[in-house]
Amino acid sequence: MSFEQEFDEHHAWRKLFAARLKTLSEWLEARDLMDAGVRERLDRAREQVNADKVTVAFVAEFSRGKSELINAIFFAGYGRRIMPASAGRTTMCPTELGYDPEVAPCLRLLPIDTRLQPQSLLEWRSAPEKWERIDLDVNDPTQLAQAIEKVAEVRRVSVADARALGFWHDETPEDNPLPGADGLVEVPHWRHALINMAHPLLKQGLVILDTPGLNAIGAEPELTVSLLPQAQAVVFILAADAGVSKSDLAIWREHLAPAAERRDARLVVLNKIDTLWDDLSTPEYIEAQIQRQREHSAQVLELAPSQVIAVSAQKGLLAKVRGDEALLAESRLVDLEQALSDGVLVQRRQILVGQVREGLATIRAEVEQRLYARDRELVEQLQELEGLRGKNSTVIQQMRRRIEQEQAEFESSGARIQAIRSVHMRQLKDLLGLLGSTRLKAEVAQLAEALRQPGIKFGVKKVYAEAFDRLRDALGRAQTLGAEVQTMLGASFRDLNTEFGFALQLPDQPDFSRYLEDLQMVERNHLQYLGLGNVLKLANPEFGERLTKALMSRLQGVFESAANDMDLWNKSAAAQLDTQLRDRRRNFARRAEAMARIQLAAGGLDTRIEELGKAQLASERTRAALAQLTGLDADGAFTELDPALAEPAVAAAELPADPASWGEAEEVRTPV
Ligand SMILES: Nc1nc2c(ncn2[C@@H]2O[C@H](COP(=O)(O)OP(=O)(O)OP(=O)(O)O)[C@@H](O)[C@H]2O)c(=O)[nH]1
Ligand SMILES: [Mg+2]
Repeated sequence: MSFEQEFDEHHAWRKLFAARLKTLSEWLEARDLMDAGVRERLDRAREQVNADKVTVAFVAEFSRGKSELINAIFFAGYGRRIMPASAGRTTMCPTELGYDPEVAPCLRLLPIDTRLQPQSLLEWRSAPEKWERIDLDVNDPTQLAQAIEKVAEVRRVSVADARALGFWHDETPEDNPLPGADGLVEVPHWRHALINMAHPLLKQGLVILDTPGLNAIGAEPELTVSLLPQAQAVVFILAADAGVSKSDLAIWREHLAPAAERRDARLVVLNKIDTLWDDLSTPEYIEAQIQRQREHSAQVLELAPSQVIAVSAQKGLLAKVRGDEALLAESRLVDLEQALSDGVLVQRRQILVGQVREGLATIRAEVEQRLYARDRELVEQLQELEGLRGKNSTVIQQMRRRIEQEQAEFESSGARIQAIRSVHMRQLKDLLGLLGSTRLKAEVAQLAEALRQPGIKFGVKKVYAEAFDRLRDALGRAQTLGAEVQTMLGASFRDLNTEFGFALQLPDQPDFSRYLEDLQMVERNHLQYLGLGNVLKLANPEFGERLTKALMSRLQGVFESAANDMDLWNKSAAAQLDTQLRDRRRNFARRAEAMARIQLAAGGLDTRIEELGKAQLASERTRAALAQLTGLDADGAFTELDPALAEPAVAAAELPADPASWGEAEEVRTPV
C-alpha cells in the first residue's frame, strides 16, 4: 500500500474507533454503568486517537533535497513545487506543516529576534501575536508557493548580533558565516515557520517537519532535544552527487544515530540518483554505480545497504506532475513511500492499537466488577424471597424489619468510607506534589543556574547527571507513595468487602518504568547534544537559557503524564467506592419496597421472584454486550456487534419505586 492509502486506512480506523467509543459510552450511560473513572478512561481513549499525530521530519545538510522530497511525496498533486527548493541554502528556518481546523489556512513566521528573549519555542507557540501571519489560498498553488518562499528569507546583521542570535561562535570559526565587504553576515530572517493547510494527509494528522542544514539546526536546541527525538520518523538524506561529506556525518551523528535504539523509523535516502543517469552508459553500469553508492553510504553510516533507499526526488516530482509512469518508476520514489508507510504508519497503528486495547480492557474490567456486585445482590434477594414461600405475614413482617435493620447497619459504612477517603486524599496530595511543576522546577534549579553562568562549563555533564538523579528519585518516591496508597486502599477495600458486602477491587497502580525510560531518553538527547562540540556554545548564557527551557518543556511533559496516570488510577478507585455505595443503597430501597408490595398483595412474591429471574437474564446479556463493545483484536479489528444484545437491558425489577430513596453519594474530587 502507498503512504497515502495506508494513511487513509489509519484515518478510517480512527473514525471507526470514535464511533465505537460513542456507542459504548451511550450504552453505559443507559444502563447506569458509567462512573467518573470509566468516563475519564473513555475521554482519554478518545483523546488519544483523535489527537494522534504522525510527525515525519526531514533532516540533512543543505541542498541534499529535503524540500524537493517533501514536494515529490506529498505535494505533487498541486502540479508544482510548493516548498522552495533551489541550489545552495534555501530553507532557512525549521518549517512545520500540519493542519489545525481551529485556524484558517495560513503561514505563520516567528521572527529570529525572539531568540534574544528567554521563552522556549513551545511558549511562543501560544503567543500568536508574535508571529507574522500570511493567509494561504490552497486552491491557488502559485499563491501558496509564493507565500511559502518566505521560509527562505535572510537578514544581514553585524557579527555581534549574529553571535547573540546563536549563529556566530568564536570557538568554532570554521562554521561561521562569511562576513561581506560591509562586515555584515547573513542570518535567517525567521526562527520557525508553521504552515496550516487542509491538505488531505495533514488533515488526517500528518505533520511534516522540514529543517535547514547543519549549523542552522544546531542553533535551535529545542529542535535537537525535543522536536526531532519526538518525531515518529526521521528521514535522513544524502545526495548521490556529493557522497557522504564530513557535515553529513556530523548531522547523522548528532540527530539520527542516538535514536538508533528507538522503535521509531529512521530512514536513510540516497537522493539525486538521476545525476548518475548517463546516456553514454548502459543501464547495468548505472545500476552498478547506484549500488556502489548505496553500499558506500551504508558502510560509513554503519547500516546494511538495504537500509539505504535510492531515489530521485526531482524526477519523481516531475513524473508525478506530468503523469509519466516510466519516469516515476525510474525515480524509485515508490520504494521510499513504501518504506515510510510500512515503517511509520504500520508501527504507529500498532502502538495506538496496543494503548487503546489496554484502555478498553480496563474499562471492561471495571464495569464487570460492578455487574458482579449487582449480580450477587440479585442472587441474595432471590434466596431471601425463595425462603418466604408459604410463610405467613408475620414472617414477612419480620423480614421487612430485618431489612430495615441491615440498612441502618449498612449506613455506618458511609462514615468508614469518608474516613478512608480523607486518608486517601491526603496521600494523593503528597503524591501529586512530587510530580508537580513546583517540585520539578526545584529539582532542575541547580542545573538551570549552572547553565546560566557565563563561561565554558566543563562540569556540565556532572551537573546534568545530578539533576537527572534527583528527577529519577522524585519519580521513584512517587511510585513508592503509590505503593503505600495501594496498600492502604487494598486493605480498606478488603475490610469493606467483608463487612458490608461490597465487591471493591483496586486497579493496579500505574507502572512508572515508561516514565523512567522517557527521562533517560531526555537525558541521553541532552548529553549527546552537548557531547558534539555544542558544549562550547554553552559559554553563551542565552544559549544555556534556551537549553534549560527546552529541557523544562520536555520534563514537564513526562511528569504531567505520570501525574495524570496516578490521578486516573485514584479516580477509578474513588469512583468504585461511590458507585458501589450508591448501588447498595438503592438495593436496600428496592428490597424494602418489594417486601411492602409482597405484604400488600397476594401473589406479589411470585411476581417479584419472576422479575428477579428476568433481571438475571438481562444481566447475562449485558455482560455479553460489554464484551463485544470493548472487543478489539491485536490488529485493531473491532468485534462485530450482535444487534440483539443492544436491546434495553434494564428490567423493571431493577428499578426502585422512588428515585429519591436511591441516595446519591457525593462526588469525589481529586485535590490539585
Ligand atoms: N538532479 C537532482 N537535483 C535534485 C534532486 N533533488 C533535489 N535536487 C535539487 O537540489 C537542490 C536543493 O534541493 P532542496 O530541496 O532545496 O534541498 P534542501 O535539502 O531542502 O536544502 P536546504 O533547504 O538548503 O537545507 C535544488 O536545486 C533541487 O532541485 C534530485 O533528485 N536530482
Ligand atoms: Mg529545503
